Amino acid sequence: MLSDVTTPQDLDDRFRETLAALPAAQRRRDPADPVTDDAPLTGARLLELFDAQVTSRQLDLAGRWLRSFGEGFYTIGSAGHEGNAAVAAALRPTDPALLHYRSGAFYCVRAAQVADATTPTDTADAERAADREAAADPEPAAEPEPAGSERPTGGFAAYAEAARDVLRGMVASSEEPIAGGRHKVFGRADLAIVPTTSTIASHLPRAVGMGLAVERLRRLDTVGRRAGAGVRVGSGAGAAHAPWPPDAIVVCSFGDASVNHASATAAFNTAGWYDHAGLRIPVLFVCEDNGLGISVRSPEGWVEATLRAKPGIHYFSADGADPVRAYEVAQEAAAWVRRHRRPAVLHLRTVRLMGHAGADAESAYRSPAELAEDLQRDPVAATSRLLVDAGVATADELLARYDETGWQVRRLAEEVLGEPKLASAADVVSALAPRRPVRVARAVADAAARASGPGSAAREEAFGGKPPELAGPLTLAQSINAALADGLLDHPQMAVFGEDVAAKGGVYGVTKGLRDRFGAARVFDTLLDETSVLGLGLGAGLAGMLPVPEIQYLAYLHNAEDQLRGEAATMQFFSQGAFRNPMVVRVAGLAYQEGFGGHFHNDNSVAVLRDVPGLVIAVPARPDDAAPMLRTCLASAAVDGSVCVFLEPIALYHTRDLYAEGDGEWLAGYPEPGSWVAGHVPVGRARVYRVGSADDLTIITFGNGVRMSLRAAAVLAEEGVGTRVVDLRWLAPLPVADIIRESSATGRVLVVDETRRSGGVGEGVIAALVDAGYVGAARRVAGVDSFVPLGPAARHVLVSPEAITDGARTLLAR
Ligand SMILES: Cc1ncc(C[n+]2csc(CCOP(=O)(O)OP(=O)(O)O)c2C)c(N)n1
Repeated sequence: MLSDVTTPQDLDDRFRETLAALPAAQRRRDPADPVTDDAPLTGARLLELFDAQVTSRQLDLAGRWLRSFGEGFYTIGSAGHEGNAAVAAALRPTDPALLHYRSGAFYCVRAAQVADATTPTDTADAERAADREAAADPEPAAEPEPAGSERPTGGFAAYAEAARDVLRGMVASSEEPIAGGRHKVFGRADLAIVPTTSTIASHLPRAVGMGLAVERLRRLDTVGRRAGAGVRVGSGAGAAHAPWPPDAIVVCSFGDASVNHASATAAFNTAGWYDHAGLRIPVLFVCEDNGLGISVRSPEGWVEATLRAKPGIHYFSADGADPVRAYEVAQEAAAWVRRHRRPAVLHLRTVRLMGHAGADAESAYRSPAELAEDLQRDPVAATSRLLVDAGVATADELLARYDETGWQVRRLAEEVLGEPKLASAADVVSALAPRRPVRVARAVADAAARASGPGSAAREEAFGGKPPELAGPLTLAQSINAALADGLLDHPQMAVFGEDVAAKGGVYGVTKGLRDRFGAARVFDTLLDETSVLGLGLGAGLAGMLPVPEIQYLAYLHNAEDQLRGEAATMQFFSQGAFRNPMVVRVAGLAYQEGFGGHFHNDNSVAVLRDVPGLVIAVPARPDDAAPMLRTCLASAAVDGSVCVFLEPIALYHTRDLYAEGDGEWLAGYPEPGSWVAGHVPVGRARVYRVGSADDLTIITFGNGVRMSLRAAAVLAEEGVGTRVVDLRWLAPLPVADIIRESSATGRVLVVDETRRSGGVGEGVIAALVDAGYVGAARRVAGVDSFVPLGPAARHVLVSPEAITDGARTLLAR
């Protein structure tokens, strides 16, 4: 008698028992015929899916085996979810997929489809036929190929490569094809499988963004073709193109508990919102419903109720333990999304076998009866039953395939055990965030050459005959606006979007006029949800666009921060650069908005960004820095796939004066393209202002601190103190070389940090000095560890010009 716990041993034994008990078929169907009278699958095709399911099952067992002697690092398996083989079979291998972590069978099928890509499949034929029928296309249907007949039943051979990929992931082999040993994920560029993170549902907002981008690029493509070669989307840096076919649909899968997550509800809502507004988003959501989120049950009927109730999302459902019906419904769902370019959800009922993961003792929270019930719905056993019933194979033959696959998987597991692991920190971070400053500088030079050469007429027109360099001194906001316009002119794939950026032109007017000049396809308002704003950027970047999303206030980045940290910043790391999501996220932030807002409009916390590996953080303080820094960020995103946060100090947006009212010293002219090269600002280079002799004191600061420090330096100059004010300009990577050089020059450093004392930027600056062996004096002036209060009380917690002069005098008195 087997135990009631679904250990690998039990699962294996039960499967054997089930097969042994299957009655022999009454008749043997030809494998080239439908496996049942009305099935859309041939016996041969179902046998292929069986092999994929078995490979996935054997991979789960191998994962436990590897773990048992400490050589495997991942035991979350796919057992019970192998019905997703039918979903993969119903899709095209070029449909980008973002997969649930129980997608072993899906992955195997997709890998075999790609290996077999030159052979037309019964899926594609059937789908084409369904499309034609639904569209009442008068064109006569081509004679269908005999379903399945041309596909050899390759057994494990068709899936060996996929199995090796998965095993390499389990043992953290550096030869694993997508993450190179950095994570166990399902992903491979040639399979159009984009790796997802372990954060459940966090890939769904990206999937919606991909859907939007795929459709947008398809339309651009169609327009281009219709209008001929004369149509240009921009003047310069590469034509917009999607890495996927124009009629691709995006598929993303996830578990039932995940439907409740804020990221998932954001994605469903955004897909529905766009659908309601008439925009097309071809995304197929696949909810693999095993009824559990680790130990917590989804209340009976909840998943169906909530999925059915999503406005704008068409609902399909199927039983994952019935591969024929699951295939049929998945095909229907995929064809519906492809044809209508609208979102749908496929609710696929599954079971979870062998617990949540290797260490999960599910008997603590599930009854023996419940476990036994799940075993009755083992999808691999169900497929076996169908095959044996149809006489496509005998139980013995299936068992032989199962055992042979098991042997082969173990053999591969032993093979990959010997492969190298990531051997050093340098190896680990090599894929994190490539930085090629020379190429970035060259890209800026190319942009300058285009703007003053072939693109000059378009530029002249876009600026209404008056380019910004002729507009006189500009504010920070005007300078950013002009640089965004130049970016849109030069990068045809660039899009600017966010809450209120289009019709209104931004709550501070920074994006004013851009929609009118560049059109609603490239400058558009989004719905009010920061997770979705970033998700659209994530998907658009992946689809080949250059997204520039705006987060209206820094405080509101925090409720969507995972999309930046967990998704955007990890993509190159977990895919070794095979996928990238370039973007420049504009964020209005920091404090000192006199008389407005309180904390949420004066948020001065950037700690949450500074520790995101690989993220570029730019803080332009002055108009003449803002434009070149934005150009650098756009070039870096385009060249290196960088994820950049462009943090704009709100209080300086419209500031005109520096020392005295009316002096206009905070304004600056916009450089004409001919001087962009000379004025290029590389990532991680500071700017130094020398006041007086500049020999006595170094003030290191950024953002609002630059203006306050320059004012303080003027006061100190009257006292005979020479100051150099260093504007960091980049909070990540910090301009360490500049910090050290300028600090050593005076031996007295005052760090003026408008963010908070704890976790603030100043901590990083002081740490950089310590690491470099700086032996001079140092002090810090920083914001109080508090939220910023409303009205004049804000001054009690923010850095003031007086605090800077006081700090300087204390330092000089030492
Ligand atoms: C945002 C987030 N919170 C918590 C977890 C930890 N966690 C991992 S899997 C899981 C349950 C997910 O259940 P479900 O979505 O139903 O998928 P299943 O594992 O059942 O296939 C939890 C809570 C996580 N990975 N991500």
